[in-house]
Amino acid sequence: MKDPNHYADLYNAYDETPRKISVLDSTLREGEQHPGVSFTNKQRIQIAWMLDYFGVDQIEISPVVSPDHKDATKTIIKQGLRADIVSHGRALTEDIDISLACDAKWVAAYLGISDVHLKDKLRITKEQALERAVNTVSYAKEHGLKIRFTVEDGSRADPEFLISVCKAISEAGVDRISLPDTVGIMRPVGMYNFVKNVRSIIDTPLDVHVHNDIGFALANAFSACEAGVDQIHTTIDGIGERTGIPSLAEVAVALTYLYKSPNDFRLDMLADLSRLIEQYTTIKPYDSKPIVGTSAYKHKAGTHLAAILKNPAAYEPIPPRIVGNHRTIVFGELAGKTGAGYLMSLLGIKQDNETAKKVAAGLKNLRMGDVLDIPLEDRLERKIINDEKRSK
Ligand code: HCA
Ligand code: CU
Repeated sequence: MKDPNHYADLYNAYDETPRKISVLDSTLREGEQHPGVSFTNKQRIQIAWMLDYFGVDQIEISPVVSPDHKDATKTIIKQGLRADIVSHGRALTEDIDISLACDAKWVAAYLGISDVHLKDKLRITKEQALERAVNTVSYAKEHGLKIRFTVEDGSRADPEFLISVCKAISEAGVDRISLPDTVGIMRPVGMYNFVKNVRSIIDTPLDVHVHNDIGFALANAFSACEAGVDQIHTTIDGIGERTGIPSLAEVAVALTYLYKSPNDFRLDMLADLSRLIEQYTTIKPYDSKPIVGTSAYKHKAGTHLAAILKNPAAYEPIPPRIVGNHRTIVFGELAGKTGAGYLMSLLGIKQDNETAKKVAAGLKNLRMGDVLDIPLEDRLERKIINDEKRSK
């Protein structure tokens, strides 16, 4: 039999030589902007170490939001992690100074460039914004820094102005430009067009930072990659302002399995990274959250159980152990004969067709919905399959 994903892979039409797409994780900056999230410095350092070990390329933190964050930024920079530590602030020389005081090598500066941000938030003209952007970039470059510039609310900015800002900061030596969909208003083709517009005129490497207000963040991030972006912003579990941004788990798994982008992520840390955030924030990811949710590998309907017990690939895109999650099966009203038979074998009861049927009917008649969740590990799976083969 071919790999169960074989034909799906053909539709997905991978590039023959997939590009490397990097990941910037902003759990410590965007993530802390999620309502109810506030890490201690010890937690921030722990998160940075784990993200680095996981294999993200850049880790973002903002030293300008509080003296505590400044200390955390300094300490994290001192750790000498493999990932770049990107020190995030406003497009102001005073914020660059704070990053310099933390001994940052990489900084990020953001400035709203849409009409609503210019007129109502910042109360500055386009000319003033352009000048501020160029000044910030020049200042950072004069101080030997690498700088990413974020054209905040770029997806809602006048395209002509967007291009003139991107051109001016590129001439000033900016190292990367972040193209954000700050309010999550884009659909995937719109995101593609937005990025392509910039990409066709500007050579500077591009990041994508997309919000999930309508649920399109992950799709939009990948659409941006198809249009030429080479770094995606994530947070653990996707936490961030309002509904957040793409989750690290979904981005890393999609990059690895759906885009075949070369990387050395330790995907088996993903479930633990999610648990870590749950522990530090008390925000419990909803059970059906892709990859890391407790239901992501839980199988329930009778026909599903019967198939899963023979070959889990029947109802799983990738095995749970790859991402550090666990497969469980639910016994209850929906379990069916095969599920009931499996439950009996676990309990050491000799099973035959008739009694398995009776147990299944009994579970149905209990009318208690889900009665029992049981882990189904690979070892057990193999045993079941072998027993079955032997009994044939
Ligand atoms: C913010 C805005 C931002 C910046 C993104 C970036 C956005 O909260 O500062 O720096 O790439 O969504 O536009 O998060
Ligand atoms: Cu954001």
